[in-house]
Amino acid sequence: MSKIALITGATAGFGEAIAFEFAKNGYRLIITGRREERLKKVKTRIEKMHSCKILCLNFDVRDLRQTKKALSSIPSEWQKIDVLVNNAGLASGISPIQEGDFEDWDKMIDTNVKGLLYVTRLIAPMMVKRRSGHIINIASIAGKEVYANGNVYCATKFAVNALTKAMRIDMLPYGIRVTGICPGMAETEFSIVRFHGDKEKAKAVYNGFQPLTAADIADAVYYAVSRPPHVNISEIVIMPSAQANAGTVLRTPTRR
Ligand code: NDP
Ligand code: 8X3
Repeated sequence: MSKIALITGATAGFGEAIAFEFAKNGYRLIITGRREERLKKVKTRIEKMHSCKILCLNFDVRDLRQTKKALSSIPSEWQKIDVLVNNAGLASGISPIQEGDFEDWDKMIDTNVKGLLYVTRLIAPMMVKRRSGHIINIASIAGKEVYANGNVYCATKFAVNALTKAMRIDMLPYGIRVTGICPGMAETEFSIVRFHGDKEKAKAVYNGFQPLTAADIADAVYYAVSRPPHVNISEIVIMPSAQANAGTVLRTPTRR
């Protein structure tokens, strides 16, 4: 029987690309997200390209009740989850701390930290029981260095990096691998969401350099997962060649 990967936030960006990558490599998929129609479309597109079984679960990771209901509905033949990719996440707003928006803060903390915890708490016991599995947490370079006005988003990703390290200790006795993926700037829907739908502002974030793509991240995730069982990739920091750290990007004004 083929392996199973559960990927949160697969309606767009990294999650969608990771789903395609795992399908290409023969996995069965459980894909999740809030936008049901988008999730169904991703399923259809993957099925057209790969012979792959896909289960869609439509829920908001911020809502514990919804998350419990969705994850407890997973049929028994889908419960042997080999890989959990904690990807669902977002930045909402970008402003100095004294001007921060409470709603934006709640959204980021509830999604990036509490949502990741809820899903992990509900899936990890199945892996512990079987003494096998791999948890991939999508963190960020923003979880290693803070940048101007990134404050709360950065804090949530610092938390994800701390949780990745903590999970690696807790999962150790059960042979469950834990990997953190820390991307730099990648052009997905990320900045559109950060700027509350302003596509012009979002586009400008990537002016003058070549950002990472979602496929670059999917490639890194699958690399980590496909190492032999005795190898655990603790962490991958992956940046555009034009980015030196969280705050330093080389922009060429003639590009785009
Ligand atoms: P996208 O906005 O393209 O995709 C985000 C995904 O997360 C969507 O599928 C969205 O689905 C899902 N999601 C967001 N909130 C929730 C929620 N409350 N419940 C369930 N699903 C949710 O962004 P990216 O692909 O770029 O981001 C993926 C992850 O990568 C995030 O954790 C982000 O912080 C991280 N990251 C992104 C970088 C970048 O530069 N793009 C760099 C480093 C890390 P839906 O809206 O349908 O619920
Ligand atoms: C997303 C990358 O640098 O825009 O985590 O925060 S960055």
